[in-house]
Amino acid sequence: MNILVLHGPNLNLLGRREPDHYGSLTLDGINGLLQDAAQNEQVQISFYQSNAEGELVDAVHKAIDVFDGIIINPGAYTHTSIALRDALLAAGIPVVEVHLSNIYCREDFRQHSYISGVALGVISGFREQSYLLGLQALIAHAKQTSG
Ligand code: CA2
Repeated sequence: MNILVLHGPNLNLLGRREPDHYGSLTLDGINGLLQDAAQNEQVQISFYQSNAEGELVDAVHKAIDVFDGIIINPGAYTHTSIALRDALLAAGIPVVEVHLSNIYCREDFRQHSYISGVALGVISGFREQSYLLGLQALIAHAKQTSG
């Protein structure tokens, strides 16, 4: 199994500001946890972060026929990007949407996601554990659907 982790805008700043919302780990720290967890499960994992909507759309296109699952934290594009939603739908790859913070406990504008409707599910509010839970969810989904 080959999984792609996509991180959206500003997540490269993790560990520097807003620890109350996003925890204190850096993005490399989160990727390291995911790498270890994937290795334990004998799963291949790759990582990509961009601040640009079009680059994230391109990354989804390039994932077609390469990856079996996508874990995505779309950052603020969660609440704005029909383009990213359309790309994920077109790619047809199982997607889990993750958020570090609980978007449903925050401002009204964060409580709508364009991505959720094309995802298998959403994990929100568990800081870096959201990503690890997302990995477990994708692996469980792959096992269920492969036989
Ligand atoms: O909770 C999440 O994971 C979010 O996707 C994070 C986004 C936010 O726009 C979403 O509503 C929820 C923001 C990521 C910004 O990350 C920062 C990290 C450090 C310092 C400042 C921002």
